[in-house]
Amino acid sequence: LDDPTADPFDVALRAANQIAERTGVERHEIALTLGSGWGKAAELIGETTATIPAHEIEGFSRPALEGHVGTLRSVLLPNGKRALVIGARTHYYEGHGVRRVVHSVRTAAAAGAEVMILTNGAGGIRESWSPGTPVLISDHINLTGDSPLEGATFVDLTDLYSARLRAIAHSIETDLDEGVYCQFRGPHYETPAEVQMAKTIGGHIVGMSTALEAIAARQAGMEILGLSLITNLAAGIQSTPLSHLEVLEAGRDAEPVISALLARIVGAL
Ligand code: 6GU
Repeated sequence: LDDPTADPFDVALRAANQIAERTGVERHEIALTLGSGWGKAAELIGETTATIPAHEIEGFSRPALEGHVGTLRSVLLPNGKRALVIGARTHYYEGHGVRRVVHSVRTAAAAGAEVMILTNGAGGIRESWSPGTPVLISDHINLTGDSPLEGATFVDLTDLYSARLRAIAHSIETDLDEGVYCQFRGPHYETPAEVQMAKTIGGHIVGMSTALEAIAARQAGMEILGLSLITNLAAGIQSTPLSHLEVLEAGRDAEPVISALLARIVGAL
């Protein structure tokens, strides 16, 4: 993927073939990327039949961050469908380029996934969201200045976060709020002024992932469901400084509840 002359879709196809070989599963209909706080969903959605260290699959890097598990799992759902559970996210802030960031999504598409569920831990702009609140992503604002698409690829992003899938989520949990996710480059958290900007332009959630992945998923023709766990309020909305440790702890505390919610949503797809 670091070779600019390589076709990233060829790399993704080879990765998908390696996953099929290692898992013995030809097609995974659903894919999930589990961000911080969502990891327990892997055990709750069904029976894991294979676990692969992600870096053993072409194009995947070693995990860069504590709290991010670098595995790919094949999970058999109660309804007989197969889910590819991606616990290995490459963040844009790692600086390895946007191709690496979206490789797992392209691999999921090549593995047959028609639904892509993207989850993350993020900061909340709405004061009523206490840490531990799950929020459905209704749309996003990509503030990275980058795109996973190369060349004249004019992809429509209307209804990027599928209204159909959001309706299913609402049918499972009636008081699930929705919000617009703003992807910042990171790895620093935003300044209070940047958070105010995000609020002014229509954002409700701030984070460092998901938007670029959603664009790649749409290009690949997948239906997308996005879920954020509010781990803290954004800078200036909460008066105390943000700490990565606090973010991880909030994720860990909320994990059983929100993972169970995600498992119920997956069960309803
Ligand atoms: Cl406040 N900002 C960003 N960009 N990512 C976060 C966060 C805030 N809190 C958790 N993740």
